Amino acid sequence: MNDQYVDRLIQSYLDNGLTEPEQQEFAAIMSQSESARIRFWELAEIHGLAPQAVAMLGLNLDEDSLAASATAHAEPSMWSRASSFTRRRQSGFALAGGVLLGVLISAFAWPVRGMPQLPTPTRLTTEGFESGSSPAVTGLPTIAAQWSGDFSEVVTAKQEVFPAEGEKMLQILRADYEGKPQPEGSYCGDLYQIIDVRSLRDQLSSDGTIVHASAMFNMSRQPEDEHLRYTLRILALTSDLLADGKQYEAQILDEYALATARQNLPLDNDPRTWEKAQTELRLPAKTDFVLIHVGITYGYMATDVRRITFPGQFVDDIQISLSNFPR
Ligand SMILES: [Ca+2]
Repeated sequence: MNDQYVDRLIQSYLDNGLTEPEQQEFAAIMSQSESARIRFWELAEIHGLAPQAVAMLGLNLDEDSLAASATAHAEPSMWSRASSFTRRRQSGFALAGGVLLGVLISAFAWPVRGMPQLPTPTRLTTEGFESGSSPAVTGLPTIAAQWSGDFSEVVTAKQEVFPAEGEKMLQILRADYEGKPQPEGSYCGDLYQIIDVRSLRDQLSSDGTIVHASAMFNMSRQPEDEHLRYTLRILALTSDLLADGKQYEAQILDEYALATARQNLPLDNDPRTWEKAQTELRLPAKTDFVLIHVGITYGYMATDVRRITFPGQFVDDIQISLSNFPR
């Protein structure tokens, strides 16, 4: 039983995705291993579930006090996102039953540590494309705080798609960028931004800094046999990697990144609805830069329709923030 395996079980539990045998194994591991229980609470915190668990167990932290501490923070929107996330996952906790939760809570050092800390969110970037300035179209960025990627264009409502927020949104136009070597066969339209986190070095060394990213995706109505997906990815990079022209390549970044997290899901074929991508990553202490990757791709199957152009795929309301969990 390795750490990754335990992490995967806990994640599946929090996603309410454990099979019956896995549930039994999860319960056994949690009753036997102190380190697994501590890890459970770490991951529950990342998922915004720890306060709910405490509330369910009647540990004197009711909804009102949660709401009060939430409004004390500068960014209520962050909390409302976390809280809707929590509600969706509520059934996961119900699954544990009183006994297992009792094991989990009694094993955890609440009295030492105090009540779970609500994250202190710091907004890094909000992008709704309202300023009208289009991202650079030169592929992976080399400068921080600037959107760059494949060909795209800021547009107003079109093809029955209305911006998720404000009057404007970004249309991903192509799967290649200006001067891309060998663009043939490209079918992923990408947009990136580098965020310099070196000033957070002290916080990172405590291993308690989480980057949260969310973005809205939509597309105009497409033929039923065309399957498109959206991607939201966070990568933790070192400055050495950025300086190395060979390793700083979109295709191989996952291999060299310190850590990555991503969400990749199908776009629905309804221009009236926006799909919200959300993902988060705990930053390793050596992280110098965070790379945010927002993308639209055709399907992965060789039989899927793939083109280098995108007829009506849109991105809006990208939000990047940081939370710190004091240790
Ligand atoms: Ca907008």
